[in-house]
Amino acid sequence: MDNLKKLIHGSSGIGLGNGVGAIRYTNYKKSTDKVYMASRKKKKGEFRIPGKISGIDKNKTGLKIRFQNEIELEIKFLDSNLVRTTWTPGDLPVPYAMSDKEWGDINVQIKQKDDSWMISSDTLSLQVHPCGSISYFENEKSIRHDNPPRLEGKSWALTSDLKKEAKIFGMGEQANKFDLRGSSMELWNTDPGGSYKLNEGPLYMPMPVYYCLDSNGGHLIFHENSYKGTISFEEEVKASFMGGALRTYFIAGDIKDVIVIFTELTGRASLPPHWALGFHQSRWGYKNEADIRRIAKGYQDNQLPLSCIHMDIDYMDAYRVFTIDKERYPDLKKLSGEMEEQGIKLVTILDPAVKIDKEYDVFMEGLKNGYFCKGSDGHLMRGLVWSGWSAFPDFTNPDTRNWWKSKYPLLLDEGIAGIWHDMNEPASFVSDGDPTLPFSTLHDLDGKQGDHLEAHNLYGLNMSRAGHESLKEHRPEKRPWLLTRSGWVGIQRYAWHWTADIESSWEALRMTVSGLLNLGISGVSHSGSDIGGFSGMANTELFIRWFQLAGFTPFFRNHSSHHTPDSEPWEYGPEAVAIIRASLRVRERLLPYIYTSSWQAAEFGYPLMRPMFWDDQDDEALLNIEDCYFFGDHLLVAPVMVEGQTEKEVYFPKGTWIDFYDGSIYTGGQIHTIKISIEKIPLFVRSGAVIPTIEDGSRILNLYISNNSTEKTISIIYSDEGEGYGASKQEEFIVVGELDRIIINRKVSGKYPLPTNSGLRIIGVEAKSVKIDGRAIDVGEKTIIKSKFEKILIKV
Ligand code: MIG
Repeated sequence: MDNLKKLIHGSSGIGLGNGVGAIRYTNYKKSTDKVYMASRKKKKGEFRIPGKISGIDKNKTGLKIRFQNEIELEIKFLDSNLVRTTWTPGDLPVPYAMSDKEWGDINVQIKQKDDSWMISSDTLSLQVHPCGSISYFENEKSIRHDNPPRLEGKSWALTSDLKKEAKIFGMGEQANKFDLRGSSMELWNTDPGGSYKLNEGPLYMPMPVYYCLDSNGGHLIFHENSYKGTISFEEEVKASFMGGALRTYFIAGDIKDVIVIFTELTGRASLPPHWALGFHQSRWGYKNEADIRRIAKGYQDNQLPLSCIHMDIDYMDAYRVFTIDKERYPDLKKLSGEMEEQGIKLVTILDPAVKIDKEYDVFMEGLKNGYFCKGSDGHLMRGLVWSGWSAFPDFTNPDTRNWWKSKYPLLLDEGIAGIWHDMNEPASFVSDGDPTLPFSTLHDLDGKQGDHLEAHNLYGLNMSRAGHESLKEHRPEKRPWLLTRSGWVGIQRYAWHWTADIESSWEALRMTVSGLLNLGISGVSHSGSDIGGFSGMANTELFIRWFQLAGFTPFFRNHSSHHTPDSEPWEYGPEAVAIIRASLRVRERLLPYIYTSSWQAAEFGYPLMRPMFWDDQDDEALLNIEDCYFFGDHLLVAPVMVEGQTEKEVYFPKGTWIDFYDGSIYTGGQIHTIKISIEKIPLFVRSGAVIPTIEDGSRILNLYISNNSTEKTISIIYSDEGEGYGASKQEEFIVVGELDRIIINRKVSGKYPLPTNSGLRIIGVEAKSVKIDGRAIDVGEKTIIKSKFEKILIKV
């Protein structure tokens, strides 16, 4: 009942009519699910383990091992450090998570050793024991052990050893601390309904992907199985899935190397348009054109840079997707043009569900062509959302995807720059229980056919795939930009992600850092959270701290729920506005650096937010840190996430670190106590880094270096037009410190023209003299130099 109250009046606020519908829908779903689950139920005590090995088929990249109890294990090496194991029976997955990379043939050695079989590449070995357990070795060192799996009815269950000290990261989106050891997680994309807090789950986008780090090193596991399931990390790892084959990918190594291989497998984000890295203002809901103009003006009047405004569900006509409310938005095209002139893009929300309405062409087309999800007896499956009773496109059907793709031009033609996918778990209003479609709902699964237990977690991924492909197809000269609430492994190929309806609390702010770091380790390079939290009203201090942190997350957006007071920066008073302005300007200044980090995500799969152990996982002190992180290669962010905090203890990785704002020096490998002010987020730069900024329209190369830096540091700057697919340029700066001098070598590739001049700023040392390509120059606070050079020599 509490749930129902919240649903009708509270943070979800769906109103009385929908509330009554939700009760009806819930009863329907519950009874349908009960019947369906009973039909799949295993007999009591019915389970199978592999039994003894009964036969072997070798091939070039691996082998198949048959076991007595009609169970088969296939082992296939895709690369020397990427191996796939598949236990059957069970349907093989449709490869939605996978990139289109074709893996070549790699030679493996297969040997019999006593009763077991060893399958090895140059770096990895798998030993399959006669009972079906598997030991994994990296260069002879044992790093993992799986027990023989169990098949219970249609569900596979696997347990694996976990060392005492092992830490676990990843698992897609979680409302958790950073290290997931000790947690049990459900694999079922879920709308928590208007507000969630720490330890609530599952959320919109859990994933069966984790990185395990222990005293023998690290490895990544990806279970390519989309079925409803659970994974827990207590004494041991327990993973189970309600159907399908048990297919698992294994990659060994340090996080940085593992992420490269994992994102080769599951794909990488495409390079975003430059504007997407700017600041976004959103709200549920701006009511009409005047409201949008008011926001743009507010930003201008307060001298706050703004890149984009998001339009929530209120722009639609009665919440019908691919329509525009002509009374509220009589001329959206004109509005978007006006905004464009001010450098502001417009993004519209898009829900998947289509209102059941005979007068509505989108619904009638979908119905006529069989594009919607159906129940097991072929009836149209209904759910309840903002538009009322609605049908759900089956995005696992290629025809549905093509049809859906053909609709985006309706928004693009109005000048909409990017699309925001919501409610695509998919979500339906319920009075209690699981807020989605019944388990028995049928899906095409690209011709394979299957039920909702299998297809549910793939819904947001395939909707986003359609959206991404549509933007590419219908606006080929521009880069697609989409935001999605739900998805699955590989979602980074199609869309960015945000953590949606998070509560407005300090605890939620802290959870944001852990959550976004774990998303990054799961392959999702670009994500963010609603500034100030979604469901409540942050006090001024929390709002400021959240704002400052969000400036160092990939997706930088202010958004809040419809029942909260207005939450644009000026609502918090002039002092807050001044601080927020400064934080927006730091973001703006750093855009060339952040853009380069986005390019690295596209190129190598590196997330923008990286855990403190990213460069050094041998330093145990770094493994547990969840209140600091790296943003890109060289920025160490130490956000303030405790109310009223005046000092923060920061453990710096080995090396030397320089305060971003005042150039003071911190020696790494130890804890420093940092003084905190409300004005800024503590920020440090790796000594030896070249950080590009843009200031008053000019490009500045900021060399952060201290006297005692002797290590070689490499910095990359990637530049291009910021949109489209034209020329680009990559500059590589190699900085080496010697006793009394610093040498910077610059290598360049690509054709994109840089500005003739750049500024050079040296922070952290007093330069006695500076020579560029052999010619002495005077250095001041910010010296103008030719952008084209090969070598800088600094005497200190
Ligand atoms: O049922 O579109 O997470 O960002 O403002 C709520 C209205 C639907 C949930 C999203 C939120 C958005 C809201 N949506």
